[in-house]
Amino acid sequence: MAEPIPRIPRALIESQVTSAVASTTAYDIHTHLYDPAFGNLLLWGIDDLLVYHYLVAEVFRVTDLPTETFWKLSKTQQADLIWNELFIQNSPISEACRGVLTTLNLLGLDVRRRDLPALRAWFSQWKLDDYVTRCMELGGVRKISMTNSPFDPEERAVWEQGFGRDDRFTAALRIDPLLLEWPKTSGQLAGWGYSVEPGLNDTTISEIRRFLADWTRKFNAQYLMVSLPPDFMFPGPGPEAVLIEKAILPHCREHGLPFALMIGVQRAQNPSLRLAGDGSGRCDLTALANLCAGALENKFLATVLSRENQHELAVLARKFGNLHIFGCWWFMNIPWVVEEMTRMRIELLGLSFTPQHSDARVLDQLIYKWSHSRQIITKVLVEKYDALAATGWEPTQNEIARDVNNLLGGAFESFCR
Ligand code: FIX
Ligand code: ZN
Repeated sequence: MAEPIPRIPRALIESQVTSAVASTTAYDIHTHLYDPAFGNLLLWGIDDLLVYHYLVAEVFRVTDLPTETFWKLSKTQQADLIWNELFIQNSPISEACRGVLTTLNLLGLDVRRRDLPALRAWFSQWKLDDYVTRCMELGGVRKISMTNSPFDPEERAVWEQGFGRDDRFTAALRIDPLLLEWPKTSGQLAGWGYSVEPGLNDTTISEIRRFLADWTRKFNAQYLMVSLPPDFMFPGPGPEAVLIEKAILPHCREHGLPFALMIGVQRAQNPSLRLAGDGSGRCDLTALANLCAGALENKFLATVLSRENQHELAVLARKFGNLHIFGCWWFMNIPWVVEEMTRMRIELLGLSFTPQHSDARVLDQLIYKWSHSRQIITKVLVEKYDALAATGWEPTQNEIARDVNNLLGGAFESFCR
């Protein structure tokens, strides 16, 4: 019998992985945050943390207040209600509630006091520019991808006026109304000077491409993106399939940009909850498989909203080098599911995916979303490097650092190049 191979102790792997994950800054590849030049569009502070739509959904499980009364309250009053119902009358143990507390705790605030006015007073001392830097430091984030829509009048006005870009913020061109509300959007494009008609004739397609090119340039967009319902089909009967084939894919090829599909959102399942009323549904990934197989020159980024689709999506990424999967999106972003998805993706794909994005809508959320994600990524990586070490293949500190850098944005950047 051969002597057993002496192996690197698990404690050493644990300390190396923990330090690599903690010290590697992330490229957060999908958020709803804005460059500070957008002013009030960039949400931050305790009240915005409390009225986050994840918490709005949760408060309506415990309050009898009619939704229409809630929407008439000021932001401060809504935050007071949520604080009272979800943090004082009940223990705040859901992931979204815990997130608020992790954020406050890492900011150095004493959450034991349960003192909302004192928290408000603390936040009111910050200047936004300094606070952006602080949240990025505490979240360990080096770059933030915004979600930019030429269809949002408030945002559009800022782009049209022009501003000096903060180079920590990159742009992604969001095209949901173009794909999901055509032909209504055709009227909007026509109003902006593009010769389009509701019917998708050749002139209309080429004018849509001119529109996409104009905004890709204005934003310096790094990718195009859309969120799609569970019943999305490609090829399919709706205008979105034709638009993707004839306008989006050729545009992305010409500009060398990936097209990001986030599939599985059931918009306005409960409309009275507004943004909090969106739900999730299982999708048919044949649509994505058809896209990847039919457009090998295109690059696709994808994430899906139903737990039931996750394994199939990871298998699909094994088949197509032009598909990069990312993030544990929205209802998937709870520790139990994040852990299972991260482990499964590593086992199927190695390091060629992006395990997490924050989807932050409020700046301060960078702190908890990345802190919670890092805990799980660390746990899974320790397990995987330890299993590797058991074969005699001892990972070096540099190899671990390289791998972590890939997981936290490096692999995404290589994919986009
Ligand atoms: O479509 C999206 O980008 C979703 O992430 C949002 O619509 C959603 O409201 C959200 O914030 C989820 O985290
Ligand atoms: Zn999002």
